[in-house]
Amino acid sequence: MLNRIDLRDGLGDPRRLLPRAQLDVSVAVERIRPLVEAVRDHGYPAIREASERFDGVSPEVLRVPAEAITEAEGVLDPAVRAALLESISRARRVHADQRRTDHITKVVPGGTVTERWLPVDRVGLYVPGGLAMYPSTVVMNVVPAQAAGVRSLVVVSPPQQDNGGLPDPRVLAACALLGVDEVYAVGGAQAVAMLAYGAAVDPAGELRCNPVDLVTGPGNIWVTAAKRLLRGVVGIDAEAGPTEIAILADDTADPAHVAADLISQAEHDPLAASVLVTPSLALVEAVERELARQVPATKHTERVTTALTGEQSGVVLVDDLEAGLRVVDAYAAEHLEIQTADAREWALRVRNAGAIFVGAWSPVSLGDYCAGSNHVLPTGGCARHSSGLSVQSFLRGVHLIEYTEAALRDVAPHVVTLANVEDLPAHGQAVQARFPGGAA
Ligand code: HSO
Ligand code: ZN
Repeated sequence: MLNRIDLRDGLGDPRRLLPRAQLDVSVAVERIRPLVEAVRDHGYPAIREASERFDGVSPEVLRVPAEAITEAEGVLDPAVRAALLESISRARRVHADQRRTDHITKVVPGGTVTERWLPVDRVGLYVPGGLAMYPSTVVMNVVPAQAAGVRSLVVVSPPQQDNGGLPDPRVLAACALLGVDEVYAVGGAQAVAMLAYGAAVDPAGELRCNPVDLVTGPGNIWVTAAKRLLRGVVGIDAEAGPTEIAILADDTADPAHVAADLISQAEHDPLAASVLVTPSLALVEAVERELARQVPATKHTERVTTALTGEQSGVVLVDDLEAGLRVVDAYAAEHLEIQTADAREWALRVRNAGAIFVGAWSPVSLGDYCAGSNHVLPTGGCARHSSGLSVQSFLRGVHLIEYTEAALRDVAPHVVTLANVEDLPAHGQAVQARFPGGAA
């Protein structure tokens, strides 16, 4: 079922050999530009029109009423409620530990630089609602933002035809459990535009969604395109592509588990990537047998089959785990599982991955919901330079520079020299003006 790439007689450049879904975001950017401009220029009517067109429904008042949020929590299945609360409490524990503290560096006597970590004031969190509903993504966006101290949090999620144009009730319930009360039934590129520019959200223009400073959260290609287009007008976390799992395994791995994990992420999207990297041909054959057994039995067989047989998924056969490590590093998967003997040792040597799942008992699904880690992670190879969503994503480091007269006097000649070398003498004069009798 899986494509095979045999790298056993040499790796060459594994970056070029490995499959990856080709998404043309720049084409999508041009497609959504008129919509984004319409939302900027006209606000509410443009959002409504786009919702009707793409989601087939939208409530007249786009802000979800407080009662609807409370009611969604009220009717939440008790088991789902307990699971969400567990997910929230584990995520809170991990994210609370990520909070950086302000730091004062005494550079010289009388000269200090303080680094202050300030939360972004207002943040918009995008929660997708296409092929699947993601209350867990509400948790993964809201928890780090709250841990960072963000004061104003707004959630946007597409209107659902079967919920009277409101977002999915489980998404609303997750908002309630997290204490988020500003929620809009808007999705797609129009939601990102509304967050970036602000807009009225009712026909009379009495209610408004004020612009946010930062938009985070995963979405489909139109959401990604809007984020790219609006970056600068508003901060964005990352461009999320289709989900990916890579598994580095040897013949100690259980083929049934490997197959189940490959299927688990393939279930998200026909474009999802599931990649197995192994030196063991016996494991590959056993995993293939397991896939043949498990795929027809899984709920979303068609989607999973499309993802697993797509060019972005496959098995990469390597000479040994050392070569496998080079392959997974070059691939820089969103999720990397290590299912080998001494899994932790191998995991500690990995350089590039969004999150690393170590050993037989730490599958990606655990991290998707209840490990305490974050599931909004860099895709498409971005793990080479970026991290997943964290408390840090919602903080800005601001330097406070405080020098005394003596400390400035001391360093003044160096400032003047550097200013002159850059042919910016007024910079030097700004220092010299403070010492009319000469600095030294
Ligand atoms: N695996 C997805 C997150 C998710 N899975 C949400 C289930 N629900 C991207 O990391
Ligand atoms: Zn998942």
